[in-house]
Amino acid sequence: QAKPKVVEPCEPCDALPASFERHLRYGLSRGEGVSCELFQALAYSVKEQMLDNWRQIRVDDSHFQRKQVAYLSLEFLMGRALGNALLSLDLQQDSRDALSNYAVSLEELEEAEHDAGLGNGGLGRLAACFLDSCASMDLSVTGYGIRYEYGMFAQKIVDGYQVERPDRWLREGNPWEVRVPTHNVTVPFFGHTESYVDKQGRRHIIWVETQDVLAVAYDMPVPGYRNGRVNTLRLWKAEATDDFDLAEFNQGDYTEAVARKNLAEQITMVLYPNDASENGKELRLRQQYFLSSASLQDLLKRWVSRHGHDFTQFAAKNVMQLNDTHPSIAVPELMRLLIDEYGLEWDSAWAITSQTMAYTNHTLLPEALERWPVRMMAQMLPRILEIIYEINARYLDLVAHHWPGDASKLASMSIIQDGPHPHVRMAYLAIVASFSVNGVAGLHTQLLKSGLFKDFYELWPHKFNNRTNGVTPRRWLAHCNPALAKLLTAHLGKEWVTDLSQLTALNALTQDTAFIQKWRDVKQANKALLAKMIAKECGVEFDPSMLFDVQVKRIHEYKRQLLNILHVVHLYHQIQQGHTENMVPRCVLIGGKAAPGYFMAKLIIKLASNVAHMVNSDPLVTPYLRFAFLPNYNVSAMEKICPGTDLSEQISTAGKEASGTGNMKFMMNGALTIGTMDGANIEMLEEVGSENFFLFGLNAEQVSEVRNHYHPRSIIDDSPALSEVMKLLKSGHFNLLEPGIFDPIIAAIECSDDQWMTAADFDSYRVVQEAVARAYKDPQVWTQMSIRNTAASGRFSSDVTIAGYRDEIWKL
Ligand code: DL6
Repeated sequence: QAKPKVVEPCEPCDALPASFERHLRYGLSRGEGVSCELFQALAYSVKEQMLDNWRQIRVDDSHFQRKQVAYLSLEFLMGRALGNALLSLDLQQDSRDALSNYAVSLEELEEAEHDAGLGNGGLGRLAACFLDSCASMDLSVTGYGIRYEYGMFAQKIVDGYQVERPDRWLREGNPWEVRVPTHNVTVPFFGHTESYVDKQGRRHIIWVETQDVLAVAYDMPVPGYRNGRVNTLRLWKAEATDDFDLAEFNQGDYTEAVARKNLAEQITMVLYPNDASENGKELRLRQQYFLSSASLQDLLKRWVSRHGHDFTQFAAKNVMQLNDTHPSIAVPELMRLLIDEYGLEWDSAWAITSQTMAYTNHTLLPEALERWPVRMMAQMLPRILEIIYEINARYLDLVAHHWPGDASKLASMSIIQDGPHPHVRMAYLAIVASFSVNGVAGLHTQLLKSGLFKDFYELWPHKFNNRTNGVTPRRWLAHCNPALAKLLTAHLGKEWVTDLSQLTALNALTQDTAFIQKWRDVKQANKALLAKMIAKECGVEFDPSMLFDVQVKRIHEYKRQLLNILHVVHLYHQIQQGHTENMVPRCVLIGGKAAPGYFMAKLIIKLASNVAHMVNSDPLVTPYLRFAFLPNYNVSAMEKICPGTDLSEQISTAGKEASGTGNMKFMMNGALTIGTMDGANIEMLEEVGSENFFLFGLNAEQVSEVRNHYHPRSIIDDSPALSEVMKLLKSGHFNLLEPGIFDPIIAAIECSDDQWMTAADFDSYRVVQEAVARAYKDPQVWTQMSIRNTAASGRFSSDVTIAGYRDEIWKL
């Protein structure tokens, strides 16, 4: 068989500037304002530069029958595409040339693009980083997701409270996408099943009287870094099928017909804004099945068009990576399609399914493991539920064999959780069907094996493996930090962009005073840019000579923004008491969104806002401390935040954060980390050495041990600093006009049931923050530590992670 040819970038008909002019004149670019129109014209012309290669790649992948990966994810948090595409395609200079006749800079145009916020946080952004790495590593990987009409909500802060606003990211159209109606498929819902016996005596089941929804494919290009490859992110939009209205129209019921159309389109209307699972919401299950079914039908159609109904090689040529349990309904759906649509026997279908499915777990919080009510599934997906029951029955035989006579194992490991309201445990379904189950950092995988999935690990140890997360150095260093990128390239050459391990060469420069000065200059310039953004978005002046201390991520109790706020209150109190002798002036930034129904997370935002107000309005305090809560934290905000940060806060309760990826972005950009022994922090610490990392707090083992006899009140009594902080909170100092509003927070800290153990780690955190301040006082020492952090960040490139998936799971 011929070797796949190395894809050579091929020249499009028009170079970028000419194409840009053409789009501007004839392309009917829309948008509010001139920059928006120019942005659209530029985006269309950049997309045009990719089209030939995009088409060719699909032809080649199919022609040479390369093994394919379908990355199934309910979330792809892509952010903006323009800057990244220009970097990957090496079109930055051409774009500047194209814009030379217009009074607008490339940077301004980049700002005109709406973030594609099709994800909540870490899980969705990881999927986006993976797509970039796969394309840059020339892997045949297609992302399958949902084209939500409304992405992650926009967050406003009104009177200190989070207010959610719809994110109409598509209102001016999306110049990157291509609607591909030739790939439309229909997805069945509701109805019921019937069985019949054919002439050969074989029993068949058919799913009838379904309400079908049309899945329309929208493709987004994913360019590899300067290698000519363009992969695809295929996003499905739900539409009413053409015949939805015929019957109703014939009966003259116009309004009913239109109402049903809306019902179909509701499926892809909005992203669920919850980073843990949204249990029990019917629409969410519909989204999951819609994505899974449409994607699998698409894959099978492609297979059948080449191989007919011969599936013998299917498993050798296909892998489906399930990004958490959200798309795990793909397991019974693949069985259904193979058996009901393509006529395979159960055993052959199961062999294919269990050799092609691979599952990534992203959470250690038991409450975030998805479960669906059997009753709901029976109604919405009757055929799928039957298949799940059958999978479960066969699998429980195996459990019975492994643990003979142990009825409790059958109950605890069953995919169907029994009881008055039985549920389907989606994680168990995913584990049973997958040939690979992976965690996303060393500790996380270890805890899955010893805790959450212990019995499964005993049954199938070979399935479990670890793939520590990573982030793409293209977006998270080369694109977001051009000044540092330039410095790196000047000293190391340009290969680091695709081989981040080359950054270790920086260690040889940590004694070079000229280099140290340059590094410092870059950081100071980035801090000035960040300060500008904070002034604009928060109205708070951040002084770049002060320490920039940043925590940005989803607001969740386990991530412990509260611990950070308590520390700010402590500093505030110290300043007010006049204890400022050794104080290092610092600017603290917190940003992130709370799930709309998460009361405590929203209250934490309110506390941050109120504390910030008191801090920033006291002229005695502001020379030493400033504090801002950034509204609407998103991908493009992070692109400005991580280059300008000195200190990155990764302070979750140990054993709760699966990995974290923000921690890696900060490290790559030369921030130092203050953190607990949690998630990937542990591996970061290993890489950079404890002398370049500010470690504090209980480790995961200690957390579970102390939990058994946790008495936060005595911890508070024994800590003068924490006592003062609690006293100040209780006095109502931060909520004079709203008495009592923070009582639930105070109660949570003092409660012996506090899972997040904020009080337990406070003193250790405070003491290590003092060490941070001492280190920051010596710019030379701090900068050397900063350089060492960037130097040690190579292992956290998503290229390294994807190499692991490629070799150990996907076997491409
Ligand atoms: O693996 C990506 C990311 C991790 O870095 C975070 O530590 C983890 O919290 C996040 N998990 C989720 C959980 N969603 N669900 N289920 O977002 O995944």
